[in-house]
Amino acid sequence: MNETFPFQVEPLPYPYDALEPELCREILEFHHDKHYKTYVDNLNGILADFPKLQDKTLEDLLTHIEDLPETIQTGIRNNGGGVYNHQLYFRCMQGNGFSMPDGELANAIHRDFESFDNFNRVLTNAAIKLFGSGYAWLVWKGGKLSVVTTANQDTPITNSQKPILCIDVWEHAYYLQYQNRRADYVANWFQLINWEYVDTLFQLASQQ
Ligand code: MN3
Repeated sequence: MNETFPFQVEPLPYPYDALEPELCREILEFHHDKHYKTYVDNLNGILADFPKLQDKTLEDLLTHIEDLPETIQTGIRNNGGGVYNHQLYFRCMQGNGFSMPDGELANAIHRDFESFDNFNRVLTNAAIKLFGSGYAWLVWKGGKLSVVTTANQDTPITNSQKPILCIDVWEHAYYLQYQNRRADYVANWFQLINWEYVDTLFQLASQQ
């Protein structure tokens, strides 16, 4: 994610219907083309008035929010976070069927969560119990994997954590198909995780 202003809407890495039946086409269309795009447009709108910030990457902006002009800190936090979080969320899914992590990532999950099933339970609980809108994450910090949650469009990189997987639990991520059944959405999302992509993020994070 080394892009700078003007930020572009990253195309979905699969067709809109590729995640069916777990996530229907209509959700992906609204989520990607409307919700995510709005964050990109808003972020560009804010930065349009600040030429000195236009060579900053999203990661630069989000890890130095307190150094930004005070009038745009909240806007960058919400909209920059909205762009970052959605890009990661969409990239972390695939429609080729359930898969499992392997290699060093699988070993790290076993070491830090005791088993894959327990990791599934911890992340599921975090995602279901998060009050209101936000995300549940698998992050790398201090040499180990942890599950954390963030509210709204806050992102773990602001807290020096390296995100390697996230699930969006804003209602717009599931309501059209699941209505109030967030737990069903979370369970089905587990079928969609793109462990190959998560593994590349894990390699980058754990080797730094
Ligand atoms: Mn969303």
